[in-house]
Amino acid sequence: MGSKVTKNCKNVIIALGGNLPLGETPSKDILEAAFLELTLLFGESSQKSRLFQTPCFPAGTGPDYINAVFTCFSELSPEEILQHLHVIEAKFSRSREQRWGMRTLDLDLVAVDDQVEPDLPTYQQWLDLPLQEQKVQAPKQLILPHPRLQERAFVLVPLCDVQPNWMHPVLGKRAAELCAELPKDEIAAVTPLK
Ligand code: PH2
Ligand code: MG
Ligand code: MG
Repeated sequence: MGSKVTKNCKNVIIALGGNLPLGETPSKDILEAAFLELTLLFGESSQKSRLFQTPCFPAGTGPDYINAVFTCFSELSPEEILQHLHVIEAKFSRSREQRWGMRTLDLDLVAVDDQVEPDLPTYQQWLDLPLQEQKVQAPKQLILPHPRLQERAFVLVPLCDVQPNWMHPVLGKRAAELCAELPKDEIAAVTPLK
């Protein structure tokens, strides 16, 4: 496997997270194994961030996470990519019961090129959703870019490891600029392993 990079390939950004061991396997080993699966699937163009330990969001609702970011070039559609991500999550016994609950492995499709999905008005609605609503409402369709990425140090700090110049298609800012706008203490709390 490992597909070729062609002119039809799009830049794909995937966020990895986990805060629940799988038997004896700690989250960092689960994420390393997931990196391997993703590299097998997407091939040579893959880039991996370091692994980071991050405080659980919302604060105080669970143990620290391990987070990372994976990027690659792929011809697959967002829906096809998502199906692959669900298969990999299932391999690591991910169950989807509780919103924001503990999880062995979470693979989130964060962005595909500068695609805005399903359309700009719908994206904008999710972008503007107040925090209280975010806790109870989850989109049923795929929203791209991930509507919360600009608020999350646990996504932006790893993303800056691999693509600090990635440009947000709606906010018009680079990953490094979005990161610099976050509170300093939130950035500092995202600590690389080793
Ligand atoms: N994912 C969540 C909820 N909270 N907190 C951190 N630190 N990292 C995550 O990946 C994360 C979270 C839901 O997917
Ligand atoms: Mg997810
Ligand atoms: Mg998630």
